[in-house]
Amino acid sequence: MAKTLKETLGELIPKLREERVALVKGYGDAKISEVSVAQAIGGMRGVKGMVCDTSVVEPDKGLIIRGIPVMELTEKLPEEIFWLLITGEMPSADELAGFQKELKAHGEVPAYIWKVLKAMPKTSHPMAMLDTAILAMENESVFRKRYSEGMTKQEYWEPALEDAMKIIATIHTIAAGIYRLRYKKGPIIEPSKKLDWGADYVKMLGLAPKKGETAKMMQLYLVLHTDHEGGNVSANTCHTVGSALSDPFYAVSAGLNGLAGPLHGLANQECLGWVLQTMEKFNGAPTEQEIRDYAWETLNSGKVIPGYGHAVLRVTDPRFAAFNAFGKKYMKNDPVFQTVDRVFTIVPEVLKEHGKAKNPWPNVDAGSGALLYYYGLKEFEYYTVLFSVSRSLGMLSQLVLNRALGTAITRPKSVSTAWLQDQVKK
Ligand code: CMX
Repeated sequence: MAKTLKETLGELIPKLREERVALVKGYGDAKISEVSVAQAIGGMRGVKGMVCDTSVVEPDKGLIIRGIPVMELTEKLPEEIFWLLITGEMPSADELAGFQKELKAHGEVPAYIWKVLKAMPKTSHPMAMLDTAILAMENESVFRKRYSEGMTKQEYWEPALEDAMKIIATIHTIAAGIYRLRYKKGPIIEPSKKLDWGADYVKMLGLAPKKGETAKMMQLYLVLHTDHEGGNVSANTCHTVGSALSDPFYAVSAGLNGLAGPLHGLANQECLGWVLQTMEKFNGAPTEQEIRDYAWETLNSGKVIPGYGHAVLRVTDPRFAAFNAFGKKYMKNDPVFQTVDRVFTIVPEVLKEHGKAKNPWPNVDAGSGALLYYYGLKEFEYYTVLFSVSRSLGMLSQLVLNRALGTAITRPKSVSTAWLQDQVKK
């Protein structure tokens, strides 16, 4: 019989704990980072001050999940990626099937969630709806219940995993329900007993299958957005909230609130908006010169060009490259896709000339919108919800591991401006 995820983790965790104890015992005082004044003021960029084993982002290579470059994972299912993120290994076919079955068993959305969502204003942003739903579902937390009953520290990860399973098993159903409620697409569609996570999401959104292409696109989308190491706003927020032993519902909802910022996950709604604005302004797919002019107009009005630049990456994001390759295969004649592709040839040049952005290349958000639009998701305010469904896998894998390893409550030291001024005089 194939092992369950819990059994696999149960075998793995003692070794991980030993590793961590050995590091702290043997090398606790070794220095791994220094902090400059510019870093303290500038969002702690580049400061190495937390540990995350699920993935790393190399400035010149992009996302690497458990040692595997993301470009080598594009054919996998998001469920497989979750297993990989949390255990460090790909699941066997039997392990995957067992895990998918377990998810289905956790898949019921409590009826009160739909009541909460229906009571929200008709103009609510879909991200506010998703965050509210996850927070409201905190009522289901096994972690909170077990904590109040007095579990030991060694046991924390077990109910954290139980809560994680509940969130993963329901988040796509909730997200699809939000789409149908918010955009008046008709009744909410029930999850299927058979389909995998991504294909089920497509079905519950009510998108046309287009001979299976829509599910393929969704699978790619959900795989590419799962994780981006530990320091980005959503992962870091989830980490910090979880470190206070707030349960996974609180922590994930908090992380998603961060993802809803236009400099982070919301950039993907902004991106397609920017592309469509160029098309509207120039009556169809713009020429290279028109894109150049519009990019300068955006920069000169003090705005950022969404989908370009990154805090860590210094090359074209491989996740953008994966979306671009998919677009070239399935929709090369689509004018929106063609515009995205053309923007990619022009905007890096413009940003280099502008001279501010350290990375002029596209990030994950620059290309995904064109694919979603093509397969019928025209409401780009909704795009960050898709990002969230996927990113819940990364946040939750990190959170469960942190509870297993007894990661301490986050509490960096802040300093005052006066202290900084004194310090630099010394
Ligand atoms: N357009 C215009 N200016 C940009 C820019 C862009 N796409 N990217 C960076 N810059 C500017 C910054 O605003 C900053 O200007 P100031 O010095 O006036 O403040 C300067 O270039 C230096 O910034 P940086 O060090 O290169 O980038 P940061 O690490 O500070 O910020 C990011 C990274 C992603 C927030 C920024 O590149 C940006 O705003 N990009 C557009 C929004 C976007 O695509 N976000 C999605 C990122 C992916 C994700 O997390 O989901």
